[in-house]
Amino acid sequence: MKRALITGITGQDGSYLAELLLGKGYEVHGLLRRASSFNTDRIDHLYHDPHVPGPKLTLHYGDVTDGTVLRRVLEKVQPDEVYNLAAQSHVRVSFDVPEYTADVVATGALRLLEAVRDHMVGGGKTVRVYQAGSSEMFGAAHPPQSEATAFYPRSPYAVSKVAAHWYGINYREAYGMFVSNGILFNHESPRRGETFVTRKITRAVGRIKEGLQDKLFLGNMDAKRDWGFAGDYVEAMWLMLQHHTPDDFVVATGESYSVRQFVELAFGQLGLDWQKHVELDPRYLRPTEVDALHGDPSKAIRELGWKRKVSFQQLVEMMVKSDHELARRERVLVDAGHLSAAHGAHR
Ligand code: NDP
Ligand code: GDR
Repeated sequence: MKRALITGITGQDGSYLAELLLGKGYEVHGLLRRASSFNTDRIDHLYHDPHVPGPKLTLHYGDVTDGTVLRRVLEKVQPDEVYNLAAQSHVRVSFDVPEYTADVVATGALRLLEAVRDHMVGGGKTVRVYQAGSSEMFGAAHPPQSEATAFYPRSPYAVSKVAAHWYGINYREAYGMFVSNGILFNHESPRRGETFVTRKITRAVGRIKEGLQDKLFLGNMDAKRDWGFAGDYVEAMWLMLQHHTPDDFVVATGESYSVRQFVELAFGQLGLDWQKHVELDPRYLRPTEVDALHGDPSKAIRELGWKRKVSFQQLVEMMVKSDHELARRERVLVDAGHLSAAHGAHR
């Protein structure tokens, strides 16, 4: 049985990846940050009664800003594969907390690579590492973007991801480590964090339909993104670590849409006129924006045999359906006096 360690297991991708690996019979371990409120919502359904035999999910308290814990967890788990998904992953927020973002995203990746290197030098078995790189690293580079495109990062988050990417390549070349960098374009799902634009839109659509809110405030609606489904993208992460050699791979759909097009489609799903509800709030604009991302995934398709299953239209439909259901349940609670209609309106 293979063992995997996932940092960032409580995030969107961590939850889909844990599901995928458990389904393949892996023993899955994850790093959990201590928080004052529960932060395991996305993986609670994967909890497995430890008294019953079968694939297992085990959580370990830790943080990528704490190298000692990373070493301790590696010793304890003895993983075959490590997936580094931990990040302060919000681009806009990275302008507010740049040092913290660099510490987690760039130096966090370095700490993990150092810990894995020492673990192997100390007699631990060979570990394959996946580094969660981002299309944000391309930033202002002209679309379409592929592995051959030069990076031009436009935020503290993106600069930090570029550093993590190059740490990975350096550890590959300097120490012969198996480190693969995914360069993943935006991927979304009903589990997407509620402050990212797609989920913010689909949450608002559901709530507007149920009369729980009236306005949706957005920033730049002209930005273009290459949006795929997170469930398809974690498959590519796994494929990268099964490949015969470590490498860098772009994972994308090869299609690009504007935020405005996403809005139109999402509101249209529930028969709503977006122009009556959407307004600009400059607070959501970024000091430096990434205008157009459009990935070329041909290398991943050719060399990994990766293929996405969910189209853009299906993705929007899936997210609107799920968030409409969520809003219906909220409506019941509001009507029963258990919840204020303003709950969650300030995203
Ligand atoms: P999320 O923001 O949903 O999840 C981030 C995860 O990292 C959470 O589990 C979070 O824990 C954890 N985390 C944050 N800070 C620390 C820390 N200091 N130590 C340990 N864990 C920490 O991100 P996604 O799931 O969307 O993305 C996964 C990774 O892929 C990230 O690295 C992201 O930057 C990258 N990426 C994402 C893309 C996307 O479109 N989704 C595209 C390209 C790259 P907690 O739950 O406690 O906050
Ligand atoms: P992004 O995702 O920055 O691409 O990073 P996000 O959904 O935050 O923004 C996408 C685009 O929408 C515009 N936008 C808004 N964004 C947010 N969050 N809120 C708004 O109200 C709003 N209005 C317009 C943004 O300006 C931007 O152009 C995501 C993250 O998951 C990163 O971690 C990951 O690396 C990249 O995707 C690939």
